[in-house]
Amino acid sequence: MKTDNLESVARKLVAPGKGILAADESSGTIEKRLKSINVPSNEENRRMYREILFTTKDAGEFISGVILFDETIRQKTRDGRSFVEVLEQQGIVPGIKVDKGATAMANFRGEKITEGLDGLRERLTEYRKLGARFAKWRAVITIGDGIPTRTCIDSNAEALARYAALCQEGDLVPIVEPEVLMDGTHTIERHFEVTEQTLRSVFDSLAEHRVVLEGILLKPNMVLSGKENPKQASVQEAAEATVRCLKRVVPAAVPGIVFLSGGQTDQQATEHLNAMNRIGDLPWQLSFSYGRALQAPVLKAWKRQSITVRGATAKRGLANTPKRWKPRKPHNVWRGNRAPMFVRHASLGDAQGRRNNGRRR
Ligand code: 5MM
Repeated sequence: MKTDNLESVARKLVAPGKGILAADESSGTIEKRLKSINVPSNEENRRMYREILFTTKDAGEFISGVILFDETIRQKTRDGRSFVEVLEQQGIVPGIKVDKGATAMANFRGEKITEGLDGLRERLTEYRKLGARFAKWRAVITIGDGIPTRTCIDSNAEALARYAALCQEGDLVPIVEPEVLMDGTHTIERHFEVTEQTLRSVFDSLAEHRVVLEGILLKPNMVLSGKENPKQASVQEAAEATVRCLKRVVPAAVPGIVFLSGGQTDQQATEHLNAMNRIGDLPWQLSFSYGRALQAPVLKAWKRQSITVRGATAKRGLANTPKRWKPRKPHNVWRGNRAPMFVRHASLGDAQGRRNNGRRR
């Protein structure tokens, strides 16, 4: 198989100073996010929200790629440009989530298996035609009483490898995302152990399925204390544990590791990534592929805006109902916001941040 194109797309996605925006929330998840700011989740609001993200001025200076959802890759901006076109104009590589979600695993209480392999080859062909150059599949591993089981870890690893092989066949870079959840009371040591076990299984399966490692990206969790554990590891401890775990298992042939944020705040996710890049001497690029940690400030900003608009509507004596309410024209909420500042200054390591900073303004 010729993999030059895959390798160059993978390297572009982890270009120094840049990372990936995960905007691939499925219908249920985006509904939750919009509900949190009292915005109804209808097609137009979802489209408008994504337009805000993708048309952010200069986003391409910090964002290398965006992961889209099936609905989103088919949508357009108000002025009629497809989202794929808009991203390309910003120098951003469009990608697509192709798994069909994690569902309860039969006979394994409390564990999940990700579905979506049926018909995947055909869907990949279509997404490639629509302009996607990379794809994403997320497996979910839960830590709890007696779990995860070896069966759950290996079944998810096998599905990830089959997905990755199909992507490379269809000329799309697979982002391989095995997420060991941070939810729970577990210690950081337990999170380390399960993450290591999971990654070993994933890389064994990738090898079995002859996946070319130079043409993939890994999207793992960071190694952290369970969210509900009162004893939380420090930023430095978490960064060291994560790097130590990855160094044990991830081959140097993998061009980049792009972390998920997994429920950390934007501040925490940024500090952890910064601390890891400060450790240095790493065989791969370390960057981000955050969903919540990049979008939280945008949602907050939109919420503030919607409150203003609702108030104004009420004053004019018009019905102040969600039905009548329309968010104001979207425009570059990130511009005066924190997200790109974080990305520029901190998340990729101070040295890199300074270089980018010098280059830009
Ligand atoms: C953006 O969220 C993605 C889609 O999740 P659902 O399938 O549950 O709607 C998710 O896969 C995301 O790409 C990663 O988990 C990273 O997101 P976070 O918020 O953990 O950084």
